[in-house]
Amino acid sequence: MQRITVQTTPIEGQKPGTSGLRKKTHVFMQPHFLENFIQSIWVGIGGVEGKTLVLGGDGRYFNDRAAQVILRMAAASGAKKMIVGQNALLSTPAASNLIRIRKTDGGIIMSASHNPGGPKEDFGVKFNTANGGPTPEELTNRIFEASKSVTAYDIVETQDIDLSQLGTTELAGMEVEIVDPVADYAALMQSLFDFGAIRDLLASGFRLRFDAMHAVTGPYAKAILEETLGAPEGSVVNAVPSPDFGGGHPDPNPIWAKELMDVVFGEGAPDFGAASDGDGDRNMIVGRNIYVTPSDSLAVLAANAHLAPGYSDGLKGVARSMPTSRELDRVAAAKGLDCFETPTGWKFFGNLLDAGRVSLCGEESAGTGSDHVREKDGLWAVLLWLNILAVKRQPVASIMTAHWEQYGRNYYSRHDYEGVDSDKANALVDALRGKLIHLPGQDFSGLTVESADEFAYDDPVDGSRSENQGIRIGFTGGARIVFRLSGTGTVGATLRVYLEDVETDPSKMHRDAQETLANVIAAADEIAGIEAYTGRTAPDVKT
Ligand code: VG1
Ligand code: CO
Repeated sequence: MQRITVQTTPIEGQKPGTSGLRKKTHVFMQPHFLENFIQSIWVGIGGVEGKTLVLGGDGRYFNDRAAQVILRMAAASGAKKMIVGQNALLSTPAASNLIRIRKTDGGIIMSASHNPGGPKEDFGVKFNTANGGPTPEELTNRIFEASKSVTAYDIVETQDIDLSQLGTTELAGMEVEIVDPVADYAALMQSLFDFGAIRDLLASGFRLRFDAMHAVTGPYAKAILEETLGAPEGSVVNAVPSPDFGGGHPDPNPIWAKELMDVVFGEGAPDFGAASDGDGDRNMIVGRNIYVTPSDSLAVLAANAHLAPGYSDGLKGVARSMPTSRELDRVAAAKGLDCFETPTGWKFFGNLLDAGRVSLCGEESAGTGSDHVREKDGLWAVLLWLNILAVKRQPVASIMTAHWEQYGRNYYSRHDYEGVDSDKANALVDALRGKLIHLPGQDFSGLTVESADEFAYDDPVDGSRSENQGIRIGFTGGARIVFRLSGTGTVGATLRVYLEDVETDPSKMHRDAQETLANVIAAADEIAGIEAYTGRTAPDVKT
């Protein structure tokens, strides 16, 4: 076993986006690419010597190879210990939990989340800090700066470690502990929810279907939903993590989880359906014949969390990312809770959670979570829903109707224009930015602009400021449009247009969202010139 120093030169494009560094897999596999980025993480965190880190990933193509490289680099740079999920698997929330309960210095998660995987698709790496949460902006910048001046990295030359055997082993003086990826996470879930009540619900004939989308939550959902809570075998489908996610996009939305949608809208549909993404931090919730938007789900969970033992004392406060619908704000107002609006990306919730200002947060992109870890958590959201259903014993559709009648309904949709030429997307945003001050008072498709600005966030805990976090346009009456460019894609640009309108008349709670939002959708094109800039007449994905 030999420790060597490899000379390298900086590689362009190692700037992490909304959640870690994501690239085409072949880019990550090119000589020194992964190594340079890992070395930059070491530099960013002030060296890895003497430190203990968690390591795991979502099982996508190259996950196994990358794990061996990271372990050999950690050993060569003097890390004390690495805690690794068996077969290098760990869901993002389980990794966050391990970092916290084992009080490590952080962890590395190998995932491009909901992006597809495989040799022609995407790979990614993210670093989480000692609180279990994603790298804050300031550390992200340090890592990126380090990537621009990296000249060498240390690595051990040796055989691969067998990551399939649980237990402790050693690599060039560094301890490697291989742990069951599910056990600690399952125990955490059991401490938060009334498993007895959920078991009773499932024994009463209530049927559920969980679609793991060939991604990392398969083993977690099998162990918790089937083996512990007694859902019949086969309730969890697509449960074996595969390197290319069965050739699909592990993105839990009505388009990519169509198989599940067809089942819950079909004959003999189960009572409840759910899906999760590549790394297990997103969730999709459906009931028989009803799709629950992530923004609505967040609001329902905020309104009912007290029904679960882990939240029976009530919530400290709630938070949502700026583009997420303001359905949550209605619940917060009714319950007298603080409601924070943060930029897109889970990293912005960390300080609020650490400071005890909020205990539940979420994003319109199917991310929901609480202060139990510092990541969004797909299976947690499913279990909280099941706990609520176990108490209420009502169909999902009835719960939604009652919720909207009580709080009002914010009709909501996100339109994504994918793979747009980056220059054109930037030109659209620049032009929009340039005309913001002139918009208030103007009419578009029958809507009058009340406010128009570019969102900036002042963190109430550490005082840091994050600018350019999306353009938001408010209309009289409560409608809103948000425009922003995605920070997770690997090809061209993705323009996200978030559309919302308010309805308080209880007789108008069951309309089609796209139809109801038609004038808001038209106003978005009129204001931003989407078709003129991108040449697209319709979005690629509507969620
Ligand atoms: C998207 C979502 C954002 C989410 C991020 C990471 O980012 O919009 O809400 O936090 O993905 O989620 P963007 O920049 O593409 O809009 V995950 O599950 O992909 O780590
Ligand atoms: Co994810």
